[in-house]
Order: sequence, then C-alpha cells, then structure tokens
Amino acid sequence: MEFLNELKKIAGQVDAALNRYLLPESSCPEIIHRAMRYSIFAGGKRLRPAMLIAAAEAVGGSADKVMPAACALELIHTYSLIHDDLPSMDDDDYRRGKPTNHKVFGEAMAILAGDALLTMSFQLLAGLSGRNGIAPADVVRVIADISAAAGTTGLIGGQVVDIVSANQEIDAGTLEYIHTKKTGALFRAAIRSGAVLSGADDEELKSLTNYAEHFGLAFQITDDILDVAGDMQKTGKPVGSDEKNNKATYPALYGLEEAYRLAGYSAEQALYALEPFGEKANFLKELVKFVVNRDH
Ligand code: GRG
Repeated sequence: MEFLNELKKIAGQVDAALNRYLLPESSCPEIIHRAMRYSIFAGGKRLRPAMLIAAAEAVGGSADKVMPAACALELIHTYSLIHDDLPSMDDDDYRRGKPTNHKVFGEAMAILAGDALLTMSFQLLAGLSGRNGIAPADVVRVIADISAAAGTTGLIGGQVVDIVSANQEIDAGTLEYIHTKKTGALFRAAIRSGAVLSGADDEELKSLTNYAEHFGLAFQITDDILDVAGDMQKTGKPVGSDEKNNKATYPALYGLEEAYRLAGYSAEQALYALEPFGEKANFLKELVKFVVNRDH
C-alpha cells in the first residue's frame, strides 16, 4: 500500500511536468495539441517515468534533475500505444478505458499525434544538455540509447516481428524477441537513462541494466498469465484450447505452472541485481513485487 502511494505521488509529479511541457490545447493548430493531451492524460500508470526516476535516485540523483527524460519516456510509450491501436495495426476501440485516439480525432490526426509525441520526446531530451550540471556527452549517450530502444532494434523491431508472425506458430525464441523489444526495451532505456544522467559508474549501470532486463521479462510473463487467466475465466476452457488462448504467450508455450515459475525466477533475479544499492533501491524492489503480484 505504501508502495502504491509512492507510485501515485511520483505519477502526480510526472503529470504536472507533462502538463508544463506539452503545449496548451489552445495552441495552433489546436486539434493536434488536443489529440496529444488526450492520450497523454488518459490515465497511464507512469511506470517508465517512475523507473527512470527511481534509477536516478538509486545512484544518488534526484527526480527534479531527470524529469524531462522521465517525461520523454512516457511520450514515446504513449506514441507507441496510439499507433498500436490504429486500424492498420491492432484496430482497437478502447485504451486505458477510453475511446482510442483515432476513434476521437480520426486516423490522420492519431498518426500525427503519435509522431508529434515521439518527436517531442527528443526535444525534451536535447534540452537536458547543460541543465543542472548534466554533461552534454551523457545526454547524447542517453539519446542514442533511447533511439535504439524506440527504433528497429527495439519497439519497432518487436512490433514488426509481432505483425509478420500473426496467425503463425512461433517458437520460444521469437516470443522472447517480441517481448524483449516491445515491452522490455523501454523499461531498459528508462532505467539506464536515469542512471546515466545521474552519474552512475559502469558497475552501477551494469547492475541496473540487469535489473531492467529481468524486470521486463517478469512484467511480460505476468501480463501473459493474467491475459490467459482472464480468458479462462470468460470461456471456462484450459490454456491453448481455443483460438485466443492459442496465441503465443508464455503459458501457451510453457504451460501455466512453468510460466509462474519463470515469472518468479525473473523477479528474483531482478531483486538480486539490486543488492549493491541497499535501501536506495527500495522503490525498484517494491516495483518488481507489485508487477508480479498484480491481479490485472
Ligand atoms: C507502434 C512502434 C509501435 C509499437 C507498438 C507498445 C506496443 C508496440 C504495443 C502495445 C501493446 C503491447 C503488448 C505493449 C507492450 C507494452 C505494454 C505492456 C504496455 C502497457 O504498459 P503499461 O501497463 O500501460 O505501463 P499504461 O497504460 O499504464 O501506461
């Protein structure tokens, strides 16, 4: 409960900063600024910004100093969700419990809102250079890391493999590739960016990267388990026995019990990676437990 309050507190600070950075709805052309704000303020948990800030704090940095980078990650995440929901991709009508961006603003505007959020994220990152004593070289390093996480070696690569594998049987390696890129890449970039901008040394960066990679897997396997458990509740059928449950997920490939074990193992490894940081990494520790124990 204490952890959830802390997450809400950080999310509130991130929301306030996003509200300052995004142009007001009345800015010309109004429709694009309304579309951008609509999805940004649709109720996301702000996990990636919270992770970036927590990584900064684990190595002695502060939320204030890295806030533009934290917001940049949320802009990229939201862009990817807007585009993922488009008719040409997942064709979803609802996201975060509200009509999707293209349902409200039309497809052209949703594409542009996503593009604008992605572009703005790099504007925010570039603005960090020289601010609060952040070295320009560290900003360039972070921009390179985040670009790799968003591009064909990250989010886009994962999305492409997901699209071309639709309706095909995929093996464990392909499933891991899709998850590592679609979900893991931004978590990893968030953690590493917070650390680099706060002066982490090589050892600290290595441990935090290790944490992020195990965290990403624990997050995604748990997501798959919840997805399948939800389907089973609805259909009353066991894993793999209907069309939806046949899609590539950890429970479908490994069975539910082994999927639980894999999620637990990844969570343990993530916690182990945080040992060198002691109490300074408490938030990151609680976050892993929260993610594997959530029920939705
Ligand atoms: C269109 C380039 C492009 C990529 C799309 C992110 C993505 C790739 C697709 C969205 C669907 C999906 C399975 C994403 C995996 C990441 C994930 C679990 C997103 C949800 O993250 P949360 O739980 O969501 O942090 P909130 O709404 O809280 O921000």
